[in-house]
Amino acid sequence: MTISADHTAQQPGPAAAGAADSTAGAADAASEAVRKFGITVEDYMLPARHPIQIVGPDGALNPDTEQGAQPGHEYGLPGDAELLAAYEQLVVGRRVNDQNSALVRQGRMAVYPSSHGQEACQVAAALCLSDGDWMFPTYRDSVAVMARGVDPVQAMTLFRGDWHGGYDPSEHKVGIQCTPLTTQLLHAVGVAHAAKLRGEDTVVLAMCGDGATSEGDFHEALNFAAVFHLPVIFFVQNNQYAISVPLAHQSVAPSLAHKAVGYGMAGERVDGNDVVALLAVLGRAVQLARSGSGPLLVEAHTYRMQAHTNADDATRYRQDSEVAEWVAKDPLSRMKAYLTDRGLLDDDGASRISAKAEAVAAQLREGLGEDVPVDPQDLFKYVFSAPNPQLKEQAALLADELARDAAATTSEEPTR
Ligand SMILES: Cc1ncc(C[n+]2csc(CCOP(=O)(O)OP(=O)(O)O)c2C)c(N)n1
Ligand SMILES: [Mg+2]
Repeated sequence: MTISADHTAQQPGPAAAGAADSTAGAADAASEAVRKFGITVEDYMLPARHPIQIVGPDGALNPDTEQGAQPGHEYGLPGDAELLAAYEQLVVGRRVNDQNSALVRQGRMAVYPSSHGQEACQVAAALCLSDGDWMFPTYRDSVAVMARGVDPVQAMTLFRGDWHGGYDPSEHKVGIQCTPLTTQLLHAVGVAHAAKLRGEDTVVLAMCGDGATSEGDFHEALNFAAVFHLPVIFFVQNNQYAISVPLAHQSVAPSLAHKAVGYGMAGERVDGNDVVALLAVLGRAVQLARSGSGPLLVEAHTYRMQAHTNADDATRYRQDSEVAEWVAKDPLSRMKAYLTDRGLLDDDGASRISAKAEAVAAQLREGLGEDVPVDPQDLFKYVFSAPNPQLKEQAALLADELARDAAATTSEEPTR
């Protein structure tokens, strides 16, 4: 949540005083909203000393998690139904990731940035929101998009090389998956600002990666959201790499969550492979934001277990032993162990969930097995409402090249 800042003394004149009053008023409202949760701003402003973890890699409930030790960072266990729904989505998400990677190898899709290993972040991002809230995903967040209800085949439209994003953002309140890094954070902040001006109680979850926190758009989005006390949760999936650039070369901040403090908002960090902790932390962040706390930043510590995309060879910049360390912290196996141990999941339940995941994989194979007719001129049609001279020239060049190709192909055909 935004923290009250005493800059008012340096702002003379009635207009500045008015602005200062409204800023101070919003900050008071934010503190009040936070107090309702039994948290003081001082306790909550800095991230927890360690990422919040509720279920450990072996599936055992942590007896003494951060919540006991640090005031302001106490989190309750989500309900059983929520945990089972999350596990189902984890299994579906893993199957979707692996099916899509296979479809790329078969030439059915151009590219797929897999979130294999990051499924807990994906699922929690979707499940923590209400129907009226908005999510703004990156190219890596397909599983979150599907978990929010977008049709799996439609969600893959962009990655098969079509010119559009495939789904209607307003139907499920999910922005189009952004490939230009961090632009989606600005879209998210804009939507939150509009919702606030309209008096709606919408919360916006804006997703980005560790590398994206170095972008200028990250700064602009966080600062705007903090100054205008907007109900935005900036959810950073720190998967340790920005393609080949490791985190240590990206930032020397104590953690990415600490970046929040510089904007006057609270930051929190959470084990990104523990879906229970993610649901608890993001769930409370959503409640806080909806109650008027202003924006928050949540950093999830996770790992991209596979290459950046099919166009990347991760063995060139990291060791197998590092990958193995993270495989041991897999989000699916720990949740399966935890739910089984608590008697919430048995063999029948596990088979039913795998059958559901297989059905989604079959849907993807069938949907992406069909060729979509593509008109190369679509490249130019939707850039501006009226094409400029450069676009017209490029469109004509492409049309000419395609016509020459077609003529050459016809003349090469053998005569019988
Ligand atoms: C504005 C911009 N600059 C550079 C790129 C090239 N690029 C694509 S992905 C990527 C790394 C992003 O890393 P991170 O934010 O950690 O996300 P991850 O891929 O790890 O999920 C870069 C530099 C881009 N897409 N957009
Ligand atoms: Mg990354």
